[in-house]
Amino acid sequence: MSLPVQRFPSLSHWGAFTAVVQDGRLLACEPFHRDPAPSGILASMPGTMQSDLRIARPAVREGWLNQREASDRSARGQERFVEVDWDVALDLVAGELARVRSQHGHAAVFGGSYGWSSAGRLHHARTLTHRFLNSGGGCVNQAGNYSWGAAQFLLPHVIGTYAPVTGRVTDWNNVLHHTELFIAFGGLPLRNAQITSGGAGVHSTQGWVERACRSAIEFVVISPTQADVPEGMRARWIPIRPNTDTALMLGMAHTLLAQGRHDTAFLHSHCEGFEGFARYLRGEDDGQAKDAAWAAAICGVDAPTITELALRAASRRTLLNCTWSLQRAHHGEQPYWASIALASMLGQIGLPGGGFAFGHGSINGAATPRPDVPAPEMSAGRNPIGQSIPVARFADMLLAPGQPYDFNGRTSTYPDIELIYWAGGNPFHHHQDLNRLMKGWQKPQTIVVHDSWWTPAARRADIVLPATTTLERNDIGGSSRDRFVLAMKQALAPHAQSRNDFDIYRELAARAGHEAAFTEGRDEAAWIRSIYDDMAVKWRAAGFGLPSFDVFWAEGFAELPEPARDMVLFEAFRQDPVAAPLGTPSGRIELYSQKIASFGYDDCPPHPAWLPPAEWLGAPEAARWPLHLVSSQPPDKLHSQLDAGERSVQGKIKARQRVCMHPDEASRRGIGLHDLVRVFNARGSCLAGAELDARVMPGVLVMSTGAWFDPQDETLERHGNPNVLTLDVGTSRLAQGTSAMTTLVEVERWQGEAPAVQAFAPPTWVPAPP
Ligand SMILES: Nc1nc2c(c(=O)[nH]1)N[C@H]1C(S)=C(S)[C@@H](COP(=O)(O)OP(=O)(O)OC[C@H]3O[C@@H](n4cnc5c(=O)[nH]c(N)nc54)[C@H](O)[C@@H]3O)O[C@H]1N2
Ligand SMILES: Nc1nc2c(c(=O)[nH]1)N[C@H]1C(S)=C(S)[C@@H](COP(=O)(O)OP(=O)(O)OC[C@H]3O[C@@H](n4cnc5c(=O)[nH]c(N)nc54)[C@H](O)[C@@H]3O)O[C@H]1N2
Ligand SMILES: [Mo]
Repeated sequence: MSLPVQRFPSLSHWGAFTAVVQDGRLLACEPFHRDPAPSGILASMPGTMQSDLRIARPAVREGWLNQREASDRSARGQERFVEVDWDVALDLVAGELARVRSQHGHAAVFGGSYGWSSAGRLHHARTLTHRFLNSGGGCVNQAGNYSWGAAQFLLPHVIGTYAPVTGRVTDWNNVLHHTELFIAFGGLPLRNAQITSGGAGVHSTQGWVERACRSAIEFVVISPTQADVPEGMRARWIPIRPNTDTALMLGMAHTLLAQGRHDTAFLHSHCEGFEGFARYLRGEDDGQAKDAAWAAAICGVDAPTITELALRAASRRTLLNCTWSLQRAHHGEQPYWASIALASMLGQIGLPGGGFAFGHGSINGAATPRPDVPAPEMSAGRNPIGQSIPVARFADMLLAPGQPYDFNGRTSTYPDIELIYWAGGNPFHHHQDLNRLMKGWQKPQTIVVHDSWWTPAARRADIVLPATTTLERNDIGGSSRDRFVLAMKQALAPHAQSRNDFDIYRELAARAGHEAAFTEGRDEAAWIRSIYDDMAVKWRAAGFGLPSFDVFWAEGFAELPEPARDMVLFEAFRQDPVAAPLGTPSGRIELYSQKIASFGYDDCPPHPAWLPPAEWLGAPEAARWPLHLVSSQPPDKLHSQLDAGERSVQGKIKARQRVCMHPDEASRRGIGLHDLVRVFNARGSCLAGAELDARVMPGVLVMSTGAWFDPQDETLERHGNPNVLTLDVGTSRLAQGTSAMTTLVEVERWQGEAPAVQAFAPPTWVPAPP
């Protein structure tokens, strides 16, 4: 006889849901009843929560167990694992951490642990990794993120804050009522609106975009693929060569300048250094006017279109929006700065529906009206050694210990890492040029990973600790881009021997004598209550009531009201730049930055500029590698999470990631629909399934990230992970962000038998003694 069905409220980055459980098994994840546009990704959860890919018990790489630091580190990912008891595993980790710290110091421990982990805030693995390592003396951390790292370090110099790139921009309600022309660089791909970091109660972006489609707003989508125009939107699509938006923006800016259509009053009252930028536009120093004809030759958009778009923007209320992808490219600082400069010349910054924005089309909840109060938060504590590297310089750090690097005006040296600790991220998903990373990955003596599944990162670790999933523990979640706070109730017993990251760290901290600093005397229940109560204090101070914790927990959620008025970015500054200055040195928008000039970086000059990226279709190398690879976000999962789930697997072609190309590019190479192809360049190659799509402009390949890294060897990845192809250089010495979108490749039909995908095969084991 079956037990009755039970239902538990929960939350994921892809939305809030109710877990439906019977006899200890997850039957389904039903969307939260308040969510108008739930994500189909939920369907992948039941199959993956209970699967062969779950890590059942602590495991140690055979060579490491036998030889410790003397083991062959190039065998990571190939050697067998030995399963051990928890006590053995915890003693090994605690002992190794203590040894590395005493022999090499805290700066030999890399605790960056970048990654999205779970939506719950208490059991957020990366936060807990930092909290654990910080309370034990510190570690080398990571600064910035892969999402908008170039913007994070550029924008404070230009507008005094990076808040706009987090989604604090002129909101959709205001756009609907005031914007006449919405220019969307990178489009508004609704696929990306399935996700909110921290998890959303409601998927709000889709509804706003649908309302915008029915409004009189004129949309112009500038992107290498027309797929970035949401279904049902009557947008004008302007195809553009990837990584050349800066040239297009400069061509528009020059048009305004040449025709006297720039707002001189606004530039005078609210901006600093326009004259320096204007000199560059006119070409006074380099002899090259950045006019529409010049821009056209670079970006592939014809000059009359550029001129017309500039004049159109100047004659109506215009919002310029860039997706985050534009800055995830070599010199990715420049399109963001150029869009601010162009918006400054249009003179509508701080006016309803006008100015610039970032990320309207990048993540759910960006630009969604919401009172500006914090979401639930868990503290990682302070890093006593205060050391970090720019997040995307991870492989550089491993490959060049002791070498100097520049970052945002300072020169530092890379630390010498002996131990990597990773929980809640997948570097073999997120990092670029994975063959290069594989070399760096051999540097440290020891690598510890917690995960719930045998991910590519877990397989390449020395000690692997099985973590529970979010459904196997209690938690609280919510996002600063969403009006809901959600209770996350334990719905399932922990899988096999898996433990909560929190409990793993508590035990390790106890072994090292800092348990009290890690837990602050609280267990799971006490922490959830305290996270809620801390948040409630801040909400009440801002005038928003909240039910008591017990009422919240019983109800399953709490809700912020809609804000009383629209958010208009820089409204107060617009009204009075003296009384409400920006946080820049001048207090105004810096179109020429003395501060950046003082850094003396040739790859980030003191004003927005066109700097050819290391790889692009206008480069001489395009003769050899004629296709620009755009590796965008996957429609059917979150990064590498749930890649083995039913949604993701259904989306594959012959078990590989699909690669979209224009039919002409395919036929030129004898590639047919759903053929297996090899995408390659000098850094590596991967197999993929060909999708023919006339919306993709010729010269471009579009491939989602997320296929679990599955190398046959350095020369061939079997599953379609685009990061074997991508370029691993910083955006510039200023921000050192990722340049993932800057990649040239070639593609060919795969001939003959293809090697089978092995990404989802569990690792091999040393048989347990009888
Ligand atoms: N080429 C290319 N590369 C890119 C990008 C791109 O556009 N192009 N985008 C970049 C961006 S923006 C990002 S944000 C990164 C994302 O990179 P990541 O955030 O590293 O990717 P995820 O796959 O989300 O990794 C999360 C990991 O955490 C694990 N996990 C989940 N819950 C738990 C838990 O409770 N405990 C533990 N211990 N583990 C857990 C999951 O199983 C998974 O392995 O990728 C970047 N990489
Ligand atoms: N379903 C799903 N949604 C997600 C995620 C996920 O993994 N899955 N990840 C989330 C995360 S962590 C992040 S950071 C955001 C990322 O948000 P974005 O960075 O905005 O997302 P991308 O999909 O990388 O790029 C958006 C679009 O930009 C276009 N594009 C690429 N290069 C260029 C260019 O040079 N010029 C122009 N004009 N357009 C270009 C591409 O066609 C692409 O469709 O997405 C979030 N949303
Ligand atoms: Mo991201």
